[in-house]
Amino acid sequence: MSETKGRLCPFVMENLKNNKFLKEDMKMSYVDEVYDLVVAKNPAQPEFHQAVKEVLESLRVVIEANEEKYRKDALLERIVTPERQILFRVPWVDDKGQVQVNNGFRVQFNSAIGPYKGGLRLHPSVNLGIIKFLGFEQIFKNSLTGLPIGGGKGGSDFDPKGKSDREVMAFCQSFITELYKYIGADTDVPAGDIGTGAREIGYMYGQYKRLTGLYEGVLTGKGLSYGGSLARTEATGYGLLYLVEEMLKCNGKELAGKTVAVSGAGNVAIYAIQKAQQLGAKPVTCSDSTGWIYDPEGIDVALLKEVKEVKRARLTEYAAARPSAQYHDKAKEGTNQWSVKVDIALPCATQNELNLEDAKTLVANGVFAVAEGANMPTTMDATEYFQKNGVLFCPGKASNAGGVATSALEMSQNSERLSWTFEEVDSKLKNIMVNIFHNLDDAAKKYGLEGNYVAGANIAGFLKVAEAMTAQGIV
Ligand code: NDP
Ligand code: 2IT
Repeated sequence: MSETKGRLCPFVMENLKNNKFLKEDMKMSYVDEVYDLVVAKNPAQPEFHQAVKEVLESLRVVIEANEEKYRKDALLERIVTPERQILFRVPWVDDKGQVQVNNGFRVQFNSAIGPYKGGLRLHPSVNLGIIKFLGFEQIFKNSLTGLPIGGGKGGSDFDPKGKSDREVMAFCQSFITELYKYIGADTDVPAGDIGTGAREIGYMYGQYKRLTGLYEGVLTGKGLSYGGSLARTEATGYGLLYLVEEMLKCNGKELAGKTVAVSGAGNVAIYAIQKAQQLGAKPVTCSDSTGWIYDPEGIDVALLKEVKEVKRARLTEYAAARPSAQYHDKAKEGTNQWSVKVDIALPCATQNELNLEDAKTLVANGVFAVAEGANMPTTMDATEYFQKNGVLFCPGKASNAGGVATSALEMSQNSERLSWTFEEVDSKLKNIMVNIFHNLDDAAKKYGLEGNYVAGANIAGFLKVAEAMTAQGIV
């Protein structure tokens, strides 16, 4: 009865479950049972459901080979339930003297293999479901790095865009005044994510130190003058390209000479573009939330950095300063960067920014590799479309793991009170990314899913965490 393994409509499901004659004979698949439980227990959190579904679907082969043991230990129920969720009020005063109130979040998802580790997102779209999807992904990503870091994520619906430095500082100080009770160098180590860069981490670190008196590696992505690691700024984008290079090499292809579409114009996108150029490829697009750039001459990274990192301006300023660039307004034209004919696509902005229609366009235009710089930027149907059409597809929890891996290297440097050279950190990062690719490639092959890097990443990430959770008993 293969239907029991797929989805049944909720009405049929309820009837089947309540039928006392059927109950004994027909047990639902444990994977499906846990997914239904997640949906029922976490209403109105679609991104969290999506992240859980993708992971559980991949784990089906692993779980079903040992289903009774996993079920008895409630291993899946435990892994989809955060160890702790901290929700708090963040009041601060704006430049007009008006009090503003934001929601603060920190989800400490899983500490089986190390202290909670993961970024802080500051964006108006942030809610508990978004933080839970990110925290859940982070468990498997951090496991894939091979370093001792557990999964966590946090943030706020505060929007740093358009705020003065003083307002950003007021928010960050208030945020940490509550959060400092729950974090620490050996318990939970936050870092940057969308809207949280060097400026925000600096203000947060200062407030943590003032409140606790501790000069410790409680945050990563710190400035170089106070304990930051060389190459952390570049790490996510650089790591993405190291992994792509290895994935192409192992599939008989090469990066040099290829055209690349990148989305986003933030930390990940900028350094992905820079490394792609260093490796001989030609990135021709970037984007922000209002528009996108097509620059057939190749993106000018120095100009992009000036516009985004220094001026914190819109991409219209990039187009104004660069004759070869075309600016496209997303709302007015209804287009995006995935309409450009390229060989490789690297979504580096945000979740669900590449949908089935985009995937069809990219495939029709001859794209042969897609790797996620952002977290879950590709919808599930778009991912399946790429895979069915022979496109090499690497999921974010593997391809963007270079950021958190380098954060873990920053933690190591802080612990030994030393700092390593750029070359040292960069070469460790490259090794980590190459190892990640081979881990997920091997895991996919071992389970008869060769070339399915989504399954490979989820399985390889899961097995280490599951083993640690099992060894540590019911906690
Ligand atoms: P930044 O804030 O530096 O940049 C984000 C970029 O994406 C900006 O260009 C922003 O445009 C755009 N963007 C953000 N939200 C949206 C949206 N809702 N719609 C359209 N565009 C949007 O963030 P990062 O570069 O650090 O993060 C990008 C992605 O990479 C995220 O998914 C993050 O979780 C992931 N990531 C980040 C890591 C890191 O080390 N920083 C590590 C691993 C993953 P605008 O400025 O107009 O909002
Ligand atoms: O999504 C991510 O991996 C990050 N935002 C980086 C987290 C970190 O702790 O460096």
